[in-house]
Formats: sequence, structure tokens, C-alpha cells
Amino acid sequence: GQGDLPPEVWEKVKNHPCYSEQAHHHFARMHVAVAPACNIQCNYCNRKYDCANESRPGVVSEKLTPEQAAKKVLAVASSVPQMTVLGVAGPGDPLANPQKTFKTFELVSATAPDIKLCLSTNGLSLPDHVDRIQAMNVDHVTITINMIDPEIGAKIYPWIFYNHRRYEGVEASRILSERQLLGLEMLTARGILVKVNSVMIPGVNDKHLVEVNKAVKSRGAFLHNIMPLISEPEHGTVYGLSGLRGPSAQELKALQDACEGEMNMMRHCRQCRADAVGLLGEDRSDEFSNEKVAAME
Ligand code: CLF
Ligand code: SF4
Repeated sequence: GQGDLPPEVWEKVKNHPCYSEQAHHHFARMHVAVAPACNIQCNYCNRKYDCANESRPGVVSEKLTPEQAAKKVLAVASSVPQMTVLGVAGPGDPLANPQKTFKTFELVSATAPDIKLCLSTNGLSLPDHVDRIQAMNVDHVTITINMIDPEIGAKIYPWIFYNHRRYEGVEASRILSERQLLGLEMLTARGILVKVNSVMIPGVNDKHLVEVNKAVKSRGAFLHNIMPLISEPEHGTVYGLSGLRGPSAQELKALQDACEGEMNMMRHCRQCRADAVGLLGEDRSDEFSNEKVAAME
């Protein structure tokens, strides 16, 4: 049901599988991998997964041009009737590839205006694009926020690329955090629903995420999705974060419970691939490879 949500918010979430727990049983999302570049480095990144932006073994997603992506969206929409949402979430950062991301949205909204547009970003360049996001009727934006304390950030982010130069260490994370929170405030002021994704990294930001939760809640975030860091089983390490492990299911749940309050916690995230297609937890990306979509014409 609608719960306590105001009607205009309910309208936006009722058929979005990530923003509504109930909706994910009935509605599907697809991602198109149009955004290869990134403007920051996360220690846990491997560019195979996005929105969740996680490190785990998998198949590399196919990169698409905006034109190919728009064609794929139409092909999927005609064979997957539950498909309500198009997400651009990687494999790099969508807003580090603004031409490709917005061109894709433009093409899709011209040919399939009923499909909701969704965006996931690390937030570094978000404040520069808020007007365009609003103009394109993007109602759902996810920002991955792993810290509000730059000292902790320095352990997660070795560098960012901002204003034509590279920043490192605490300075990099200070800038990143300011930009993320500013972007969040600008979006919520415009009535755009913001979900915050946080990767729980035991020993690095696990205790700190309660503070992150308060900070994003007070700035109007709609939903908080705390996801487990997944370490590569073969190596027991996560790229730049050697020696670290992902949290246990109990540790994750305890943190989610500690944050549960006026703001909802998302607990049904399936840590999607950059070219995911289908209901959450269902992977139909192979049915819609470039080759197969081309053959559908
Ligand atoms: Fe995609 Fe992300 Fe939009 Fe959903 S995924 S861009 S908000 S349409 Fe969803 Fe996947 Fe979890 Fe992301 S289950 S990884 S939260
Ligand atoms: Fe990787 Fe995403 Fe981090 Fe960029 S923002 S380095 S794509 S996890």
C-alpha cells in the first residue's frame, strides 16, 4: 500500500523496483552501460557492477553508444512488459560522461516517454547537472555516499579528478563529501527523490555509517541503502583494500536496524550488474546482448 507517503511521492515510487519494496516483485529495471569514464577512484571498484558499484567476479558489461542504448531499451520494453525504469549507473560514473548519459535519456524519453529515468552517481559533479536532471524529468537519483568524514574517506578514495586537476588524500575526500551533500540538498529542494547507497566496509566506515545516515536524512534523502562490501573470494582482498572482508549478514542487518527510523532503509537491493535487465535478482542481460538486440530488428 501507500503507507504514509504523500500522493505525489507514491506516484513516483509505486512502480520503481528499487524505491518501493512492494514494487520490486512486479516491476523490472534495466541498465544501459553508456558511461565508461569515472572521475574518482574508489578502492573497491572494478566497474563491473554499478549503482551498487561493487567488487565481485562477473562478466564485463557491454558498452553501448546512446543510440544503441535507446534501441536496446525499446527492444527490452517490447518483450519485458514489467520494465518500468531505465537506469544509467555505469560502468563508470554517469555524470563523468554527461553527454552520453543525457543523450541516452533524451532519446529514450522521445521514443518511450512512459519509462522512468533513473541515475546513479558518486556525486562529485552532481551540483553541475542538477538543472539538467530536473529538465529531463529524472525523478530518481542515487548518490553513493560512504563517508562524511574526510579522514575516513582517505581510506576509501585514493584520488578524485576535479576542476582539471587531481586531488589526493583527505583533501580529495573533503571535496567529494561537500559536493555529494550539496548535490543531495539541491535535488531534494527540487522534489527529486534521492536514494543514498553506502558500501559497508568493516573496520573502515561501518561505525561511521550511522553518522552518514543522520547527515543524509537531515538533508532530505528518501531512502538509504547500506550494502555489503563483497570481497573477491579467490583472493580474500578487495582491490586497493587488501586484508579487508565484507560484513556478515548479521553485521549488515544490525547496522541497517540501527539506522532504521524516520527514513526508510532499503533492504532488497541485489547489487546489480551494469547491464542488468529484469526483475531485481533476475538476470536477463544475456537475452539482450548487443548481438541479439541487433538481430531483433
Ligand atoms: Fe538501477 Fe539503481 Fe536506479 Fe535501481 S539499481 S540505477 S536505483 S534502477 Fe536497485 Fe540494483 Fe540495488 Fe541499485 S537493486 S544495485 S539499488
Ligand atoms: Fe568505480 Fe563507481 Fe567508484 Fe568510479 S565511482 S571508481 S566507477 S565504484
